[in-house]
Amino acid sequence: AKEPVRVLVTGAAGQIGYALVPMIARGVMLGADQPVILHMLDIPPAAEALNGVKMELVDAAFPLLKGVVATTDVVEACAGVNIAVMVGGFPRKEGMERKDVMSKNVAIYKSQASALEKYAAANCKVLVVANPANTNALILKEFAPSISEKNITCLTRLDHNRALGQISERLNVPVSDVKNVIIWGNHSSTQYPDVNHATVKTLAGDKPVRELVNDDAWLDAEFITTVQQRGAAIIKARKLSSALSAASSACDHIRDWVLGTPEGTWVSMGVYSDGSYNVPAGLVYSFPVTCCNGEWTIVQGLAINEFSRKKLDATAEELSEEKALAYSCLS
Ligand code: NAX
Repeated sequence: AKEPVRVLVTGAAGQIGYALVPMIARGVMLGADQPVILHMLDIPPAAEALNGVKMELVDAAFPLLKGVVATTDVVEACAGVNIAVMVGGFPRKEGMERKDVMSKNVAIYKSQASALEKYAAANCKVLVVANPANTNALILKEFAPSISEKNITCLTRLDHNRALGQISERLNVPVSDVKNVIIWGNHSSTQYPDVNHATVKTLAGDKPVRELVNDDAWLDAEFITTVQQRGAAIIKARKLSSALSAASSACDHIRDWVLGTPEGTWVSMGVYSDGSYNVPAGLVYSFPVTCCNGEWTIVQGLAINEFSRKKLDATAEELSEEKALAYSCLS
């Protein structure tokens, strides 16, 4: 039998946490043969609710779940973890300045970076979900210098999956037959959902999405804004932000990272830019990646047309501004 993997979920008493921890305990994230020990962290005001989640995990009698740590102590939470899913953060409240929200999250990610660096298992893989996700991941990287930058990522897989979903609905094909969309840039409304390399499986082989949709005006406008604004549309409908889709996408992100992407398929991940596609190095930016042996690699050599270039640059520009704002909160 395999040794259990320790998975940390921060913000575990929140909405996404409540959807995510049972998925992890059922093997959705790491596989049906991989035992797990869940580490759940939240802040003292949520301690009682967190304990309630722990009670439900016990009550669900998940065969793969070999232990649960529920704590408000960041050191205990990080001890020995192999995977860290950072969902906890400070939400933007009405009337708050962007800088005030940034400053709260910079403080949180700075201190959690230090705890992960000191107490997590060597080679721990980190996924930041909490917003501003790309910049929180960047701060985490800066303050955990001994964790390889290859091990610090942020979630844009939900946006990627939303793009697959929109194409599937439009063409009335199973979502599993659509692949290789790309989310470029920030997990924000400046993200660029790109279908120029996406394909759909047909009886006659893989066909380009552009050819099958046959409506460039829709693909270049409404499709893009629908994906960019999908989070807001969910809030409007549910009066709560996306949780089950965010949790499911976080599992997809980690599963593909650890177990690998299928041959010929890429996914979108927010990763530390090395300057690929002329995206400034030193930003956490969403790229198309393939994963093998627990490592991601940015897909190289895709043609970028003028329309796409502008969109890649605009979202990079926003991330550079966020980075500057985050740094101004440090001094
Ligand atoms: P909730 O407010 O329901 O839960 C957040 C939890 O984090 C709360 O229980 C809170 O007590 C806890 N928390 C706050 N500070 C903490 C700290 N310092 N350490 C540990 N826990 C702490 O929010 P939820 O709907 O679960 O969303 C969580 C985060 O995900 C938000 O930042 C949200 O913006 C972000 N999202 C990111 C997405 C992505 O694709 N990257 C999509 C979904 C979601 O909007």
